[in-house]
Amino acid sequence: MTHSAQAARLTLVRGDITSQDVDAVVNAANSGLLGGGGVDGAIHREGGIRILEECRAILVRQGRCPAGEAVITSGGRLKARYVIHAVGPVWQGGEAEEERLLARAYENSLRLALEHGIRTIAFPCISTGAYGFPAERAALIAVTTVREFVDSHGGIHEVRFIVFSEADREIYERLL
Ligand code: AR6
Repeated sequence: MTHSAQAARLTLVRGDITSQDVDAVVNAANSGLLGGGGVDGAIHREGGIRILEECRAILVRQGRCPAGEAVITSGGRLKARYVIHAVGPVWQGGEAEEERLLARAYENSLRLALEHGIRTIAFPCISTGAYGFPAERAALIAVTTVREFVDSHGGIHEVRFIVFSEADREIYERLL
């Protein structure tokens, strides 16, 4: 097990993920990788066409990105140098491995971050918007998975959880 000299900070910000000044922002993408609403819409709108072009190239190269997986592009016009496009599961009632897939989406994002020398990364509340994952369960999985990962891998300095609503802010504040 390798540890960084300094433990990673887990922080909480209420706001728009597209304006975060971090090495990478994570997108709550879909398997098609070509944009959508919510976080995905905002990231492509603010980040510009380059991100979409890179997503297209990935799609041609490796096909659709299944739930639980993640891919990486540049950050286009965003302050962030990279966008990690993570695909969360669609909530189907809890019996379709949604919890495991959500954890994998966080874990695979962090794995990609390490491979690219990313030190600071911002996550949205993956799957809790259009995909309908219950907010509290999702937050517990997010925080637990991230904590476990950063505790057992060195290299990440800050993981910032970005919440959009006051309700989500309260949930994360309790967990952190
Ligand atoms: N910054 C931070 N958080 C945001 C922002 C923003 N700019 N906009 C929304 N949120 P969602 P999902 C919050 O629906 O559930 C897309 O169409 C939002 O309030 O973006 O994983 C994709 O293309 C919620 O808490 O992602 C997929 O098809 C959270 O981000 C699908 O939606 C996630 O909501 C993915 O659905």
